[in-house]
Amino acid sequence: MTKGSTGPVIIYIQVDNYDEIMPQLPDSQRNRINAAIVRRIGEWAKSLDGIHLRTDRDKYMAFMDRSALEKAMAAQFPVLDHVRSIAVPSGIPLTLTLGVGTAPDYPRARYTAQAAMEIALGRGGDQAVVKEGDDLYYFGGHVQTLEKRSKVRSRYIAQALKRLMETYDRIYFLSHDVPDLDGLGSAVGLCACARSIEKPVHIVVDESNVSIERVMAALQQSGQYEGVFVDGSRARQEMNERDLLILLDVQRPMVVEVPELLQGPSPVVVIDHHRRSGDFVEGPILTYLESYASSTCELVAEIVQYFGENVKLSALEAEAMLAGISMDTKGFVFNTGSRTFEAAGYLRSRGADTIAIRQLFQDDWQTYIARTNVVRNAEIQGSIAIACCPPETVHASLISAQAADQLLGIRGIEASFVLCMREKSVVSISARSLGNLNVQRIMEVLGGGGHRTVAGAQFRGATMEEVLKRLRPVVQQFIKEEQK
Ligand SMILES: [Mn+2]
Repeated sequence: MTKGSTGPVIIYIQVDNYDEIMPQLPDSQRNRINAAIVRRIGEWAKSLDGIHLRTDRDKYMAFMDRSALEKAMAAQFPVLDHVRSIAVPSGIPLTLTLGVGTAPDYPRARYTAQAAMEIALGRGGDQAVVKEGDDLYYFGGHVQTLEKRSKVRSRYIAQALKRLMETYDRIYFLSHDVPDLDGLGSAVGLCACARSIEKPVHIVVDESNVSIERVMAALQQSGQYEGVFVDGSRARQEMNERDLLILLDVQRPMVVEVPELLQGPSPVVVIDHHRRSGDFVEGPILTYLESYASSTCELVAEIVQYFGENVKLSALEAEAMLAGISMDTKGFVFNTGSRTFEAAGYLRSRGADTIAIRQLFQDDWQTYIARTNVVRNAEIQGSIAIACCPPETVHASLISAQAADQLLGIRGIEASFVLCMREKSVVSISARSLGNLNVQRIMEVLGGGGHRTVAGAQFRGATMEEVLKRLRPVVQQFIKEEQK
């Protein structure tokens, strides 16, 4: 920075997470927080003989002299910390992003400030970027390992989660009924986070199943997970209001593996990638819901990177997480965005072995034959395949899900529906689509839910025949609508 040069300084200021924090608050709180933001930005500008304006709900501008900017830079933009320290009920700190431009005249200063703002946001926000000509200077950004593609939201969630985890005595992780590798992998990632702040953890698994038992066994053998796995009844007895319950890969109380824990005294955090549904866990103290994400493991992979420098993810943990992503995306095919690959790249760099993951998905002979039978007996009408898992099938829900995936591999098939008997008198449907037919909406009509390409529904006290009779007309109706 050329010392002593003169000219105007224009600063764009934005409250990064305004829309995440404010709508959930009562008016009185919102007013208090808004007043605090205005006051702190105002005081800072005034201390530099500058002025400030509020230009939008969450946006401000400030103007000052070139000499004042040098003072601001020497002080490392204390306004970042002043706003961050405003008390917010959820505990998620408000963060600011500042784009600072300086040039010999106003038009160029403004243009430079805009460019600085874009760079600051591209780096993840929560920082000030000063631009003068081609020179750039960075301030703030409290997580030092900041990457260009870091994301504001996962970063402040990581910080809020860390603060919460530090506050409570023990952390319990719980996923959905018949937990899968996404639920387990994300729990394992957060176990590594908890380890970095020396918090004891428990993963609640009431009943193991074929999809997770191999990873569970490997974790237990590693020595790092001794006594970590507990069943539902033990968790119920042990948990108290000093413990934190983190729900992973699930948000609907109905499908939580041990729903009683939600009635317990421990506060709840929800981290999930399913679209928000009507029935949602009551009063979570922190919610991280990102339906764009491929998997909960993808979200946790980002959290792990922002949680702090002391997080040491073991190769096995990275593998469990990559397996979770791989499962939910069916091998990086569905719901796979650029951030999915970023997360996968990170996990690979932590030592996740892709061959070992492939082996995790290897079937035993019986499973393979059972699945092949379901596929062979599917009825195919036009672009739709509907199949039933024979009632006596072992691991029926897993096999029907896999069969539904496999049916999509057949040329001409756009969507597949596989029914199975999950337990006595509970029929469930696994629905899959390549994307043209929205199976989420079809399943919603039948009382289920999910994503556009992966969805499901359950029917209590029904037979497979009855469910088939309900399913067929709904599918037909949606196909007609598609064709319109
Ligand atoms: Mn998932």
